[in-house]
Amino acid sequence: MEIDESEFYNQLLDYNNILYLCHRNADPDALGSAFALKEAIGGTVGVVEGCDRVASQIAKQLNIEFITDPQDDYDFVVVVDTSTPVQLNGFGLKNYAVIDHHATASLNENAAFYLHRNKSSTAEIVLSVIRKMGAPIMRRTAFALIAGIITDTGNFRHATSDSFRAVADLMELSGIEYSEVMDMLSSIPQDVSMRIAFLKAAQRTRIERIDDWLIVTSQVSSFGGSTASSLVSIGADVAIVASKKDGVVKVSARARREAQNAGVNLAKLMEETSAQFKGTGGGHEGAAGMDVLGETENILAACVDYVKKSLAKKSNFIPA
Ligand SMILES: [Mn+2]
Repeated sequence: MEIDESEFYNQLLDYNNILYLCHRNADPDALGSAFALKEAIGGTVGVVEGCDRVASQIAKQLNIEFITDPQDDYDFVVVVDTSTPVQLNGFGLKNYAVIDHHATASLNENAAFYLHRNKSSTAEIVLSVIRKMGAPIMRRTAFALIAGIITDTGNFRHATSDSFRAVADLMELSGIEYSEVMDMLSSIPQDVSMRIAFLKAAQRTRIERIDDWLIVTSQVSSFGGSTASSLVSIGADVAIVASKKDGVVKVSARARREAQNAGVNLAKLMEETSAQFKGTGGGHEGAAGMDVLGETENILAACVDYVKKSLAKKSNFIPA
């Protein structure tokens, strides 16, 4: 049965011992939403397998208590930010509700009731529930929900006006400063092996300048896609990164919006170049990849040539 925000908490008030269950590898949206509901209504936060890196850090900083892989001995389970049963690793759901924002929602079918909204985060839905209850919003709750909104919207890249409104409301209601949340999120270190890959890639770059365009290539042993993004973030217009594993060369590329507007289409580049090197590839205009066979140097050179030609088509630059 689909219900609205006020009905959602009214139903929950009938239960004593509620488990707010997050999907496996719980992210800040799942954990923050579960924590906020627990603070407002009472119960226990549970996660399947564990939290992701950012959520673990938030739990530590905010002192959020949760149970990993809980038993099914609760009166009622609220499944939070989860759309499919697979994400619960076979947790035996009997009497349960769902609060979620994902498009696919196969868990809703057998739920006692569910609250579904097409928002960019579950945190935004939870905020509406708490506001309908008229419950106060404490600093830790606001902190956790804002962190959930920031991460689920990709640092507001996919934010809607609702996401901004929710953050503004949370700040006003709790007295929290946005900079406090940002300070905490930016203090979370990235995985050390990923940082090493970024640094090594930066060290090994080859830079080609055409007019004011910078085409950058490099090689790493893993994290190719993230590494290409990191090279774009430090100045490349187009970054192409190769990793060789078991004879296969994996190539990941990223391009800035301006380069795309100037004619660079990485999906096409990967499709056509992968055919040339007996592999497969594709993706999006600004982010794409391929798995191919051959000499890494030749493959990267072919990619760079392709980018040069694409840029030349739209400008008067003539490739050498
Ligand atoms: Mn989410």
